[in-house]
Amino acid sequence: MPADSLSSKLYRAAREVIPGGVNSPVRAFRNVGGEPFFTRAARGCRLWDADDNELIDYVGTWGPAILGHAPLPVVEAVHEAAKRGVSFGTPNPFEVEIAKLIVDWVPSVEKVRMVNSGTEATMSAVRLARGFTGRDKLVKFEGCYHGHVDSLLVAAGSGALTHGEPDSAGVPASFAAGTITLPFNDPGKVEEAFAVAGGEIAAVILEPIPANAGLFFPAEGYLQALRDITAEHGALLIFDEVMTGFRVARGGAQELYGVEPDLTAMGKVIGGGLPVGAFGGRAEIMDQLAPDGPVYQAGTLSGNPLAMAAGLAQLRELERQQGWDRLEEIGAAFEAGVREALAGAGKDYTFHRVGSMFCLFFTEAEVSDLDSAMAVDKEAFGRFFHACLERGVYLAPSPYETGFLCMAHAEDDVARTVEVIGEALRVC
Ligand code: KE4
Repeated sequence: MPADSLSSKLYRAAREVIPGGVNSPVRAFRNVGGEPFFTRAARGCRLWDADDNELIDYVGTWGPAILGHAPLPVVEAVHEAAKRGVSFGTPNPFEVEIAKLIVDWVPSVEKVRMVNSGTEATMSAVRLARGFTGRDKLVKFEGCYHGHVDSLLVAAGSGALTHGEPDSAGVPASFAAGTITLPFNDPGKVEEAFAVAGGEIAAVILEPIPANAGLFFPAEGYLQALRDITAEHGALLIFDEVMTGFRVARGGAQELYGVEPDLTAMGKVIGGGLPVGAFGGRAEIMDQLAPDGPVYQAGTLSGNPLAMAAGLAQLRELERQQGWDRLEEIGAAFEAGVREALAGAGKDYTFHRVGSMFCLFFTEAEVSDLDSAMAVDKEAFGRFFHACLERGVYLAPSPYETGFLCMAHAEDDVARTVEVIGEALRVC
């Protein structure tokens, strides 16, 4: 970013008053080097930065923009709702409508509680699982991210099968000690953990399709194995579908793989771009939440009428357009183009895609867990990222993030992107 650009001036000003100049770390481009651009406007599959550079966007505000940016049905719904008030702090009709839709669409969800972020959704689901089972321990997996929840910011500890170690400053060791972190796609390790601590484990939480260490997939039968072992030991299975929910299928990864968890964390797409998260599951579990049950959970802006109106408009429009079929078509065309560009550049990199989610790993090795995802050539990816950005294509600013296609990516956008990727692969 040129020093005299508006984005650069904004970044310098931001760093004076905002930690790292950003309100969420990944936006600072630390994984790719250079300075972040500041967005002035977004519409469809495009962003315009503060200096009016136009970019084809494959981040989609990290998932919510599944229809593209500023989709008319969402903008109109928010505008209409705002004219009647922006927050009530009382129940409102929108909450009932979106809850009914989520219960109808997501196979395992009988009741749902709205919150304001994916982090709140996973944090609340974990507390509910502990309250419902009366147990304290958690099992999570290396490479899965669930938001900045203290007991989930935990890496595998020395005693990996017994307790974890904090993955962030400020997380007390006592919080991490209750979390067992295991390698993904290794059912034997889960069996060992339950053999050691089965009666103490409240829940197993995972991204059913991990998308925060690049994008990799559960091995054949792995999700069912987790379903079986948690049921056998009276622990709850929590799917964190904040990324995959309503995107990889109408009912998320649990519909795609036919495995039903006890609780599901949701977010991103269901807010239409406004701050929304949700968690839901079997009624007998959800009814343990206050005010009916003993597990406390609350939120001033939970069920906010604007956010609910935006989410409803987005989800309904996605269904009206048969979005999941269209996103698969766009994704397949994109994948074919990327594979052609890789061949043209003589690169045999690993490319993963499910529907409209994708990741190009700068490694020729297979990727099935965190260790194999971390083996990418980070420096080469940084050069590739900036070569694409200079040519008007904005990919996720990290080799460990997933990219997103949206309904607004037309054929010529994909064609131009594939051309840029081919050029960038040759110069990185
Ligand atoms: P939020 O609290 O950021 O709304 O959601 C946390 C979260 C929970 N679960 C999963 C599977 C997630 O991917 C996320 C957040 N995803 C990141 C992108 N990798 C959001 C981007 C950011 O942190 O700025």
